[in-house]
Amino acid sequence: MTKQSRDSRDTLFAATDAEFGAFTFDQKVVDVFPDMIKRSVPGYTTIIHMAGQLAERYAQAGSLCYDLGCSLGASTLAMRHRIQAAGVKIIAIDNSQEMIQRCQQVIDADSHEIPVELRQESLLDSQIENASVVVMNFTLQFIAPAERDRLIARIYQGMRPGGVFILSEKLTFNSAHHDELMNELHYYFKKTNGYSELEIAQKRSALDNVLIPESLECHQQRLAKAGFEGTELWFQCFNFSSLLAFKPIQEK
Ligand code: GEK
Repeated sequence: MTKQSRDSRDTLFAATDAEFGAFTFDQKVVDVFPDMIKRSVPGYTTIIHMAGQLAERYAQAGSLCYDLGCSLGASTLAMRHRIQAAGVKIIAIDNSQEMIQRCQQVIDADSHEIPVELRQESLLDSQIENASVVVMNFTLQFIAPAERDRLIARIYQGMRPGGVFILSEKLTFNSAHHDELMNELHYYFKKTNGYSELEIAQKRSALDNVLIPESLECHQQRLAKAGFEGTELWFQCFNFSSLLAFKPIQEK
């Protein structure tokens, strides 16, 4: 990746006279992605940093660490720079060809010795095995709701006992009033970060029915149903959150 592309400012939804279709992770998004996600997701930088710390703590020797919906590999790099355990490999998966191509450039420009394998495939078809750390940052929300239970169950099945799953998601809230308040606070966050009212509105409508958030309770129930234990909400800022969940050392 060139410095210029990494630093490009997101003005994708700024045009006043354009028709925007449904949001997709295409080349235009790839070109502005680092700026877009940092100005749109409160706490993103903290969450990435913590993925590294958690991977350092939980990566087991000879295991695989996964970055599911890796985009440009931010969590992959955070893990790669912190993991101490021997014989670990990181698998980073995304179904967008444009994301994976740029991600490969990012990984190639990084000299750390932990091997990274990039896979361009849908998470619905991915094989997950021998995993001690699985990071899924703001990606489950793009998977069809009907597929989510099955995907989380497969992640659990592919994990080693004692492994950690880090799931970051945008949230909805059961009270309409609270939901509206959190949306307003997120709106204010984006305005403060330089997005105009028009940009915010046009991106929201492009994401309608593409990004489908769920409540914290819904995630907790799904994780418990799959077998995860010790689920904790370790980060929340307005309607953006990150959860930790563990595969028990001794399954019941
Ligand atoms: C980060 N985790 O920087 N299979 C694989 N990938 C998918 C699928 C799917 N079915 N659906 C969507 N994606 C990253 C940010 S972005 C979140 C993740 C955001 C991919 C999609 O191509 C995109 O790269 C990513 O999931 C979601 O921490 O942009 O809000």
